[in-house]
Amino acid sequence: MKNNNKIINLLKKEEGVRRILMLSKFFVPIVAIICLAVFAAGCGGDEGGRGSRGGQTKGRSDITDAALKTYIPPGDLDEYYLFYSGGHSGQIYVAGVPSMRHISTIPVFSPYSGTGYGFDNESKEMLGEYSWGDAHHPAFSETAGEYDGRWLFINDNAQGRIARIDLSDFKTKQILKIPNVSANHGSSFATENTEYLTMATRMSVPFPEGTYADVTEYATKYKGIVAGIKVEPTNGDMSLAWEILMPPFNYDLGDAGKSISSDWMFWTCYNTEREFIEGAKLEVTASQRDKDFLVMVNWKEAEKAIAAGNYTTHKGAKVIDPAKAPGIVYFAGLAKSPHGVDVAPSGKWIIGSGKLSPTTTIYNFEKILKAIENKDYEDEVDGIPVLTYESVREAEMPVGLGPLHTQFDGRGNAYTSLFVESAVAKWKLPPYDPGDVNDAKKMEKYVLDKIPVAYNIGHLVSAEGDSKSPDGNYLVALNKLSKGRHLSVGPSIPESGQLIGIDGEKMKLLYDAFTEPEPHYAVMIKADKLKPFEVYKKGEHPNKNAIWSPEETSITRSGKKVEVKMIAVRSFFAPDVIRVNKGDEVTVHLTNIEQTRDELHGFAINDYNVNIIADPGETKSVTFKADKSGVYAFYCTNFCSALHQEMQGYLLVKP
Ligand code: RUQ
Ligand code: CUA
Repeated sequence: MKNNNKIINLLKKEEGVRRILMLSKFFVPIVAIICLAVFAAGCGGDEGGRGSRGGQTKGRSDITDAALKTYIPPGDLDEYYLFYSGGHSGQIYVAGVPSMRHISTIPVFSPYSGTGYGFDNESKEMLGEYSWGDAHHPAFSETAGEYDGRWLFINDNAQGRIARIDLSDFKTKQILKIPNVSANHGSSFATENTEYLTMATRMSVPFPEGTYADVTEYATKYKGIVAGIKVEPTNGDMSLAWEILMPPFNYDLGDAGKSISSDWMFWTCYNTEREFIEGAKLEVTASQRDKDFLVMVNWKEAEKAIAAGNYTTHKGAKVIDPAKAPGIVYFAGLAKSPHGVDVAPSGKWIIGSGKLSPTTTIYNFEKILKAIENKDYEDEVDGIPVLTYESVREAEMPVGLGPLHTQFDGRGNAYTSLFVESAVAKWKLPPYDPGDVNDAKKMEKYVLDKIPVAYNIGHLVSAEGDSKSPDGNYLVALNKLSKGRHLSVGPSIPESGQLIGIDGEKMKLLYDAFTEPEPHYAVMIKADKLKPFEVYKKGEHPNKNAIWSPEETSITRSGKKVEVKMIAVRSFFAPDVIRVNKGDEVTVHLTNIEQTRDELHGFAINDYNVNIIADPGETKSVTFKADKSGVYAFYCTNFCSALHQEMQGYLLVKP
């Protein structure tokens, strides 16, 4: 009786707590914001506190504003998806904006045991002989110059590869390796209707791939390649369309044209000195010329050359020699050691950033077309015309030190990352007063604002910033160094991603987030453009070995090969015992027969390095050699139910 009363009292208390919790669901966020505002107001002038840690020192109203703009109450959703590249981690990270919360990791070029990627036969085959890649520049598929939410592409800067992620299930579906492209950096930018993706050689090597020539023969035997990757419009399948043989420069970043420039692709290049002198430091030898080049390729003309048979085949690639196929490739001078090239939303302004010049160069695409028509050339390199700089350049913008990349807001402004200065410069796109363009001092007035970032910004991304209609509200600075604006985690510290509000006249820092290594670029898309599905519906998964009931399970042997068709469902495997002989080659086809979202099942065999995971309705296959005799337990790695621990079985390997 006494005990009963105790329980009743406890329950009453719990009900009270529950009510408070329910109310707090609505009040806590508001109260938190008010408290934050009050707290912020109370700590004014505390230069030794927040300020000295490198935080916002501008005033409390900024902090309150930032809190209001980035606070997403529990259960609420963000406005944008941010996909940022994981660099040499080989992955893509997915976050929400404006909260900057990390939501998911998409493995692309590296195995990821968290999702079993790189362990099942299909993803293993996609990764091929490599267990890593350097994922740099994600690009959305586009229709009429707008993000269509179908696919995300990303390049591998280490191997000549490019990958496609399907945005209906957020999974890597294809990795394409192409020959002759050494270090594919200027990639994976998509043309206006995703006709093509770009690829380019960052580090020239002897041509064709696999040829041996000493570095002393760099200037003549080494070559660069720029390439067009065709995308099949129905299913996104990528294939190599053409390659163009280029002088041995380092082709750096790229972009595809829009509207007026939609038939064109652009790249920057450095080391137009075409030298690699052993021991002489490339940073020195590649910085001698006052200008390097902007590269312009007309892909429609490249298509025509291929159709006319004006190419030779090397390592299976159709290679165009621009000296024999005029009208495809042009150069124009660009400020020393350039990095980013970015096409403005109108397609008319092409922005090139020279790292060693405190300016960005703005080219006028109408003038480029005119110069081509008039054969207005100032030089020629390996048969490629160099357009007269003064004829094609609109202006040089004195943005500041170390300009790398440029993004747009759709209101006529551009935002350039300044690596050396650790800042973002906001500046006005043309038109300019004609009296100003040849006077650097006068051009300064078009640089409208600057915001410091922490620290050494590489790339930056604005909401829908590569489309024809950027949203102009958010920008993320992807900084190379965070220098301890977070709890210390030892000598290797994370990079930082800073959310900046760009909807007003002045840019405002809103949030610091920290990321795994190492973002080189990101893309941001409106959340409602993506409609990922929730389960693979019965019968729809492409793996042909799906089964859907315990009756269909089987273990069949043919010679030394054993094939297992297995199901996983809360909370058992069928079959749950697999008997094989030492030396057998075993293939397990695992179907997760759940049709409920988020009901994943893993299949891991202890000591056999087997770890696959099947989403609801998905079938995964894994093949391994039973080369160790004994008894090995297998189990489900994904916590799936109260009886998840019981979801296990045995692999018996007879000696
Ligand atoms: S790149 S920031 Cu591929 Cu600019 Cu690294
Ligand atoms: Cu299935 Cu845990």
